[in-house]
Amino acid sequence: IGGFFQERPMLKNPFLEDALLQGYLRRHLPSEAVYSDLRVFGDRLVREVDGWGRECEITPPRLVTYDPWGCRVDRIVTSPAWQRMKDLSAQEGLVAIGYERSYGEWSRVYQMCKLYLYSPSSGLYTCPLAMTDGAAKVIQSLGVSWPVADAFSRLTSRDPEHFWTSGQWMTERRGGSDVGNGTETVALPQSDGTYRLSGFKWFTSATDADMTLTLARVTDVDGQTTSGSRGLSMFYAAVRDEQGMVQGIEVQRLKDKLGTRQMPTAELLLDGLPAHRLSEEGRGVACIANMLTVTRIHNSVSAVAGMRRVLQLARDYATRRSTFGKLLRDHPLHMQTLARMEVETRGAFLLVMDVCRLIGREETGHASQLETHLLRLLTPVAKLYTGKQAVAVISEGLESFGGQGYIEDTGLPAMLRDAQVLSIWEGTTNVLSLDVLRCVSRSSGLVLQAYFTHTQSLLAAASLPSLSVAVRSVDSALSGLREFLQAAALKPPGFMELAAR
Ligand code: MFK
Ligand code: FAD
Repeated sequence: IGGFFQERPMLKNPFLEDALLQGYLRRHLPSEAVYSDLRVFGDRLVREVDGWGRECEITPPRLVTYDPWGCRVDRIVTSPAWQRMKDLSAQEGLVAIGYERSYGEWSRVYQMCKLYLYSPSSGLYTCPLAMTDGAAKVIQSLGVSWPVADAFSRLTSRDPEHFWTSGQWMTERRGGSDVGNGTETVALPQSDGTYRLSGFKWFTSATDADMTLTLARVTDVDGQTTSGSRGLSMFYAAVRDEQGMVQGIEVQRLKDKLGTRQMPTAELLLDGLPAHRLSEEGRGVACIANMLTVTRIHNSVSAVAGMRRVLQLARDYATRRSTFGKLLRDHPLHMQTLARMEVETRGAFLLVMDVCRLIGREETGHASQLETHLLRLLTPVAKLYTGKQAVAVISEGLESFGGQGYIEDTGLPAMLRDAQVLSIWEGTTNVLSLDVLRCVSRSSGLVLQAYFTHTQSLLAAASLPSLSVAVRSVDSALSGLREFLQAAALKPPGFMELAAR
C-alpha cells in the first residue's frame, strides 16, 4: 500500500492561535489574570477536553425507560465525558464568571471569550450552559428570592457538587416559533400556591438538567384558560426529586437528530409536574425573553467559535498537505479561500463581542439608553446572521480538507452537522428578522436611530464618509417598515401560486 500517510491537522492552543482574540482583549480588557486563565484553559482544551468532546459524539445519550423489574424509571444515560463536562463547566466558572462580575462591565466579554474557546471542544455542553446562564439571568432580573434563591446559587456555582444546569422548555407540537398560540400545557393551581403542569413539550434539550423554566396556561376555577400569548405564564420546576427520579414527567423518547447527537433532546409528557409560577400571570413570554437574549448571544458565540476552529485546523492542514508539488499554503487560490473565511470570521467575532460588551454594560448599570436599544437590536441580528454564516464557513472549511473533510472519524463532519442547528433553535432566521422589526416598530424608531448614531460614531472614529443621509432617512425607513408590515399581513407573496403553475 505504499509508505505515505498524510499528517493530520493538529489542534493547537486556541487562545494562543487566535491573534484577533488576543488583540481584542489587549485593547479592552488588558488583564494579566484573564490572559493567563485563557492561556491555561486553551492548553487544557488541547490536552484533555477536546478528546472528551469527541467521546460525547461517539457515545450519544440513551433513554432507559424501565428498570429490569418493569418499573418505569425514564433515566437518560449520558457518557462519562458528558458528566466530566459538567464538572469542568463549574470549575472553570463558565457561567459563574458572568455573575461574579470580578471584571465589572467586562465580565461578560471574559465569560464569552472563554466559552468561545470551549465551544468547539465541548461536545455541545455549551447548550445546557447557555440555558443555565439564561435561567440565572431571568431569576436575577426577577429578584433572587424564594423559591429560586437556592437554584440561582447552584446555576452560578463553581463547585461541581453544587452546580446545576437548567432546561428551557418552550416548544410544543403546534408551535416552536408561535409559542403564544401553540402552547397547550396547562397549570393547575394548588392550595399551597404551587401548580401542577400537564402538557407535552416537543423539544427539550439537555434533558438531564436539574431544573427548567417553562411556559403554561393557568386554569381558572372552571378549568378554562386564556388563549394567545397573554394567557402564558412562566414557571420554575425541579426536574428530579431527592432520589434522582423524574417527577411528574414521562420521557416519551429521545429525538433522532441530524447533529447535536452528543446531547439528549427529548419529548416530554408533563403529567402533574410540580412547579412554581415566577412571572405575573400572562407575562410568561415577556419574562422568558430575558432568557432568549442570553441564549441567543451564546448561540452567536458558538457560531463564530465553530468558524474559528475550522479555520485554525484548515490553516494548519495547509502547512502539511501537498498537491501539485507544493504545500497548500503555497497555492494562492487556496489561500484566497482561507482569507475569505478569515474575513467572515473576524467580522462575526467583532459583531458578537460588541453584543457581549453591550450586555455587560447593561447588567452593570453602565449602558446608556442608546446602548440598551443597540443590545435589543443587535442580539437577534447577530444570532440570525452568524447562524447562517457558520454553516457557509464551516462547509467551506470542510472542503479545504478535500475528501478527508467528509470522513466521519476526522471529527470534521460533526462540525457541519452541529452548525446547521444554529439557525433553527432559539428562533429561526425569519422569526428573528420579525423580532428585529418588532423592536424597531415598538420603540418608534429609537432602536434604528441608535443604530445609525452608533454607526456614525464608528465611521467618524475611522475617518470614513458620513452616514448623515441614512440618519435623516430614519423616518422614511420607518414608514417603509409600516407599509411592509401591513402588506405582509394582508397578502402573502404569491410563491405558492407561482410554484403550482
Ligand atoms: C450553543 C448555544 C446553544 C443555545 C441553546 C440552545 C438550546 C435551546 C433551544 C431552543 O430552541 S429553546 C426555544 C427557543 N424558542 C424561541 O426562540 C421562540 C421563537 N419565537 C419567538 O421568538 C417569537 O417571536 C415569540 C415567541 C417571542 C413571539 O411571541 P408573542 O407572544 O407572539 O410575541 P409578542 O406578543 O410580540 O411579545 C410578547 C412580549 O414579549 C412583548 O412584551 P410586552 O408585552 O411588554 O410588549 C415583547 O416585547 C416581548 N418580547 C418578545 N420577544 C422579545 C421580547 N422582549 C425582549 N426580547 C425579545 N426577543
Ligand atoms: P415552525 O415555527 O413550524 O417553523 C417552520 C418554518 O416557518 C421556519 O422556516 C420558520 O422560519 C417559518 N416561520 C414560522 N413563523 C413564521 C413567520 N411568522 N413568518 C415567516 N416565517 C415563519 N425548543 C425548546 O423549547 N427547548 C429546547 O431545548 C429545544 N431544543 C431543540 C434542539 C434541537 C436539536 C432542535 C432542532 C430544536 C430544539 N428546540 C427546542 C425547538 C426549536 O426552538 C424550534 O424548533 C424552533 O424555534 C422552530 O420552531 P418550529 O419547529 O415549531 O418551526
